[in-house]
Amino acid sequence: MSRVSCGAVALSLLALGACDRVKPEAPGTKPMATGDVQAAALASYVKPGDQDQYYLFYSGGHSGQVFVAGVPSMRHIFTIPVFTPYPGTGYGYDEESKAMLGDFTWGDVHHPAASKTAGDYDGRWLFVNDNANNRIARIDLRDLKTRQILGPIPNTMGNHGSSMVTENTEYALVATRFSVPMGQAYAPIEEYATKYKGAVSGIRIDSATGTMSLGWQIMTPPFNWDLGATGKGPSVNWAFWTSYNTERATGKLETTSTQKDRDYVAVVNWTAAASAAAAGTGIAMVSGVPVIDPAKTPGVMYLLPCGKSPHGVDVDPSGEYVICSGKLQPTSTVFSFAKIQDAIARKSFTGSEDGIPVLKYEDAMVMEVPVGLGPLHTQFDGKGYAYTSLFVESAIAKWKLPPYAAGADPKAMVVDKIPVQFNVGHLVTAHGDTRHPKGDWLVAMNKMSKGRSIKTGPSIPESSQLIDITGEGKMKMVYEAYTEPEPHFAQLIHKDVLKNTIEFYPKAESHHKHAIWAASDAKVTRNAARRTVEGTVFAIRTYFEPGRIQVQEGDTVILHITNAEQARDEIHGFGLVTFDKNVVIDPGETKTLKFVARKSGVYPYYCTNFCSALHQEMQGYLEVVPRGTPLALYQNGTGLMRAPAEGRRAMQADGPHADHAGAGK
Ligand code: K7E
Ligand code: CUA
Repeated sequence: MSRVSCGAVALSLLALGACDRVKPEAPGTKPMATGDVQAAALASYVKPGDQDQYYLFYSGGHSGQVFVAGVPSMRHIFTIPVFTPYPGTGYGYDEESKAMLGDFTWGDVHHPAASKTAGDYDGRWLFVNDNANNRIARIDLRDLKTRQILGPIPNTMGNHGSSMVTENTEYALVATRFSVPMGQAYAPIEEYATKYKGAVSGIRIDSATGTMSLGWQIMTPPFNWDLGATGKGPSVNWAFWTSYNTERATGKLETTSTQKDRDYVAVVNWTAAASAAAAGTGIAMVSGVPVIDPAKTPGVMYLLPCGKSPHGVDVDPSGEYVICSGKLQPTSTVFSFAKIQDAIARKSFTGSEDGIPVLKYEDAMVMEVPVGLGPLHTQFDGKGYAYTSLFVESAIAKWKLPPYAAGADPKAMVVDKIPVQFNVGHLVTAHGDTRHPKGDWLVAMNKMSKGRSIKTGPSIPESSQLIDITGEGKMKMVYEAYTEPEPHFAQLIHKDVLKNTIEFYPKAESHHKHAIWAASDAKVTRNAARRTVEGTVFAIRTYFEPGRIQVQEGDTVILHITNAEQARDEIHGFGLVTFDKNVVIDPGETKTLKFVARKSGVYPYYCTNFCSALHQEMQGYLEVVPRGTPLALYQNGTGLMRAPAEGRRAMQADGPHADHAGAGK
């Protein structure tokens, strides 16, 4: 243990808070000097009422969600459920989101990718992959809601090398991690090397709506595709994926797949693939997808040897340099895209794999930069430097990108290294995968925190560390936060990019055919023959209309609930007691709740979001009438439910929310 002593300069309470406090000393690190603590505190402090500069959209891994934190404060701000139901926002309980989720209850989000125009974030959509169930989702950045889930993608098992968005968001490119027999066929594992195949897929994105559809696939040898990157600038028509297990091995991969000194980077011309699919030449339809065999369609795919068992591949802001790091060697290799193109033009191939030409490492390589142990992923600052996460070394290396002087010493290219705690996986810089990185912040997403937080039992949170990269030389550690399981990649996006984010759904834009905007339009009808009750429910501060719904035991009940508010922050929920249902409706939104009233009784429903002083009063009753008992509220047990006898207050006085000029007020 060490003591952090207090400097002479008292920089307000901030600095005092850090003074004279016993800090646990992490193995291998020195405590921060007092001056550094003060500077870091000021740099990351966002005072109450002030806003962060950046959104950090970080993957939630097997939680199936995307989390949003602010940078530089690193405060958790918001959760976007994507592949997993989330009662907090009612996601996965209404019919609309249930339909998107299908029968799945989880996903494994690794790589968010923001939409781009001319290679820069345009604030429209965020695409995220599901490594577990072979899907890809689109989040609309206008409302930060999941709007589409596409998949499972055929011929794909483990959608890991995803989601890479092209420079103008024409495609999200994805690659399968595991190889399996094509077309959902069966072949014993003994036939892995020949009968199993991988696939790289082009997911088409509609430029107006963001709607994704399956474009085409390229069949590949049974390597494991790991992670990809799209080109930019000169490499705009190309994409790159790392592979492991180019041995085509089975069994214990830790030994069987690490035999060769080099694995491959797939060099894919996605525009050529799109043209080939459109022309239909050499295409086989497998599981309804046009599948391109690269052996029969030259120019679509090449293989470039790179360091053993690589993980990440990244393209620098200029689009000329492709960086690939082998996990089992302490270097990052810089390839030149121009040299790759030159080698392709000269047909300088050393052989082929299943008909795909293999390029020569030396032809394309610019330099092997000795960054350190276990290099995984690389990001950029737009000022000529790259930042590589070192998993084994638990550090970030900052190193110089080309151009290099002739005979430059590779060791001298590494200009700084900063320890992180511990075992960093991905890292992200502000706009780090665009054409114009911001060059101010870097977040290291560490896989382990090993007791740096207060105790949480054996399930210890991941730690994410904020690093200042504005300096010409040294990186500066600024802040440490604990993140939800489990961040892989992230997008760090300036808040001005999301300036079109809305605060409520305008009534004029409502397209839900069951939306209603007046309490008098609320109605419930029953079809006795079909044993179905369908109704529109009106929700506003602070009542539901109707406040009483009568159905018969065994009826299927469909309720379309509109939150008619047109004011910021006025969210209403519809929780149905014991029914395992909570639908949350944002202002101006309509959602559908469907259930079967299995058991007679009286079940309250209530608003789950604290919306006003009389939030607690926002409730009603579902009467489930036993079979054989007439339904008093309907004529002959069918038709339209009569309006409740008692009149309803139009609106409640709204105590604490003075700024809410709500509808009906
Ligand atoms: Cu976690 Cu990108 Cu799936 Cu590396 S991946 S850490
Ligand atoms: Cu509506 Cu609480």
